[in-house]
Amino acid sequence: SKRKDWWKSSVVYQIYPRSFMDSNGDGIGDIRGIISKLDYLQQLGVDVVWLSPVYQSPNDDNGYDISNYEEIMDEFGTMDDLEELLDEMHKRSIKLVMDLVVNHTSDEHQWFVEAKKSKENPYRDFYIWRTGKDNHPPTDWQSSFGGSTWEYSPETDEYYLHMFSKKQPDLNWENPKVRDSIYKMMKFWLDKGIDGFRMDVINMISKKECLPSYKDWINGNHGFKPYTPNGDSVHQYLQEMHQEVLSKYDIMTVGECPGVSPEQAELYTAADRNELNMVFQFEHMGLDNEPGKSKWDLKPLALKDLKQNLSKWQKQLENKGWNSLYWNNHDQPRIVSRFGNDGEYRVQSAKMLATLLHFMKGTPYIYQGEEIGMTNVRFSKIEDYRDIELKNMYKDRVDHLRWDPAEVMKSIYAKGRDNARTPMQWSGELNGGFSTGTPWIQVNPNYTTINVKNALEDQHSIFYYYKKLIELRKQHEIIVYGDYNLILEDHESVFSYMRSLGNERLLVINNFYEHETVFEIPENMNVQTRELLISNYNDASKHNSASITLRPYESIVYKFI
Ligand code: TEU
Ligand code: CA
Repeated sequence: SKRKDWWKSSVVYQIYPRSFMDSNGDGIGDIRGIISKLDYLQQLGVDVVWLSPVYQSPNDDNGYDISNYEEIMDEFGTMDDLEELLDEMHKRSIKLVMDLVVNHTSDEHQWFVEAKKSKENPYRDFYIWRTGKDNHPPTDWQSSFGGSTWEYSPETDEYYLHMFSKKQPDLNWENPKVRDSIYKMMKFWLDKGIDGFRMDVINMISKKECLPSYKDWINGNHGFKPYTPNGDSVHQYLQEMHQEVLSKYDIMTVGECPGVSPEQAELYTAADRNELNMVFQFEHMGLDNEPGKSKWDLKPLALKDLKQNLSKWQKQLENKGWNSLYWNNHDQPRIVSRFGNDGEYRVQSAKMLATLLHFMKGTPYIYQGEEIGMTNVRFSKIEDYRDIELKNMYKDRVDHLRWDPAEVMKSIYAKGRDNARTPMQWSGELNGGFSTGTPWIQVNPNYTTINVKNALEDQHSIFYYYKKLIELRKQHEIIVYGDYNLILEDHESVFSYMRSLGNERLLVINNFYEHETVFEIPENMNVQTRELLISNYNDASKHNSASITLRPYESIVYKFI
C-alpha cells in the first residue's frame, strides 16, 4: 500500500496555463511553453503537476467552462502537444494531474446545445430545469459570480440552474447517463496515462431537492448556500466513480470542496470509504473576511484564528483522512501579500509562510510563482482586469449599489483572482520573459526584480528555500507521517507546533510578524540533541540557549532525537 500512497509524500505544483509561458508570441500561455519549462520544475523538485483546464472552451471563466472534454483549446495547442507534455514530464519523474470540471459544462457544449432545444430532447435531463414563478426565477438563489443562479431559456420557457456564470450550466448528476458519460471521458484521459484528477467543486454535484429560499437558509444558519455543498447523494456518486473508474488506476485525486467541514472531509477522504484521496477545504481562506459576508468584505487576519483552524483540520484528519496543504491557487490572492509582508520583509515572510505550511501533515501544493515570492498586483483601471468574478462584483457594487469605486478597488487589490493570474515572471526582460507579444493580462511591474532568473542566481532566494523544503520531505519520514500538535496556543505572534513519530520530534517555530518576540523551547525537549533542519535566517545556529529571540518573520525547525 506504500506505493499506492505516493501522493502522501509528494509535493504538487499548480500550473495555470494561460499565465505560465507563451511559446508563440500571441500573449497567451500554452502547452509548448510549459514543455520548455519542465527542467525548471525538475530543478525545484516537485513530484506532481496539477494543470488547470486546457480543454476546448469559450473562456467565459478561463477554461472552467468546457465545451469539449476530449479536445485541447486551440490557443493552448493540440492533443499531440499534450501527449508530448505528458511524456516529457514522465521522463523527468513528474506526474500529471488534470483538472476535472464536471459540476457544469459550457453552454456551448454539445450536450447543452441539444438540451435547450426542447423538453423532449434526449439531452434535456443532462441539465437542471425548473419553471419560473410569475416571471421570476424559481428561487432567490444567487450565483457565485453574481445575479440569479437561474437563467431563462426562451426556447422552452424554463430556467436552467447555473451556480457560476450563466455560461456554466450545472449538470444533472441524478441522471445515470450523465454519470456514465463522465466516467467514459475520465477513462479517455486516464488511458492516456495521466496520473490523477483535481475535481472542480466536486462537493456541489448533488443538489438539494428541497429548494429552500436563500434567506431562510441563511437565517437557519446552515452556512454557505442552500444548493451547493455536500448534497444528499454526493458520497454515493463518488463511491460509484471510484468503483467504475478511479480504482482501476494508480492515481491521485483531490476534490475541491468549498464550504466543507473537517467532519465532512473525513467522509470524503477516509481510505476505507473509497471516495477521494484528499480535498481542498476553504476555512482558512475565509478568516480574513467578515464572517457571514463575502470574501470582498475585508477583515484583518487574527493569528489565533489561523492557528485554531489549521490545527483543527490537522487533528480531525489525523488518522482516518488526509489533508491537502495550500496557501495559493488561481482563485486566491498571493499569500506573501495576504498573510505576509510584500515590502521590506518579502523574502523572510514568504519563507516563513512556506515553513509553516510545509511541515504540517498533508500534501503540499505550490502555485506557480509562489516559489519566487510573487505578489499581488494593483491595476489602477478596472478595464485592466480580466476575471469575470471581480468584474461582476465591481459592476454590482459600483454601478448598481453606488459604492465608492476607491473602496471597491481596495477589495479587488486584496482579494481579486487576477492577483494570481498575472503572467509568471521568468526574467527582467520584456513582459517578464513570459511572452514576446502583448500578454492577455499585464505583467506585475515588479517583474524587474522579482523573477526566476534572479532567484536562480541567489543561493538565499525563496526558490532555493522551497527546493530545500521539498528535499527535507524526502529525507525525513516524520514530515510526512508524524503526528501534529500545536503548542503555545495563546501566543500572540508565534505559530509553533510539534510533529512526532516514534522517538523523533520536530519543533517548528514561526514568528508570524515583524516585531521581535521571545520563544522558549519547551522544557521536556533536550536542547543538546537538536539538529537545525532549516531556517530563513542564515545564522540561526547562533541561537544556542533554550530561550530564543525571534527576529522579524523568523522560522526555525529543529529535529530532536
Ligand atoms: O472554484 C470554486 C469556487 O467556489 C470559486 O467560486 C471560489 O470560491 C472563488 O473563485 C473564490 O473567489 C472553482 C475554480 O477553481 C474556479 O476557478 C472556477 O471559476 C469555479 O470553480 C467554477 O468552475
Ligand atoms: Ca501562446
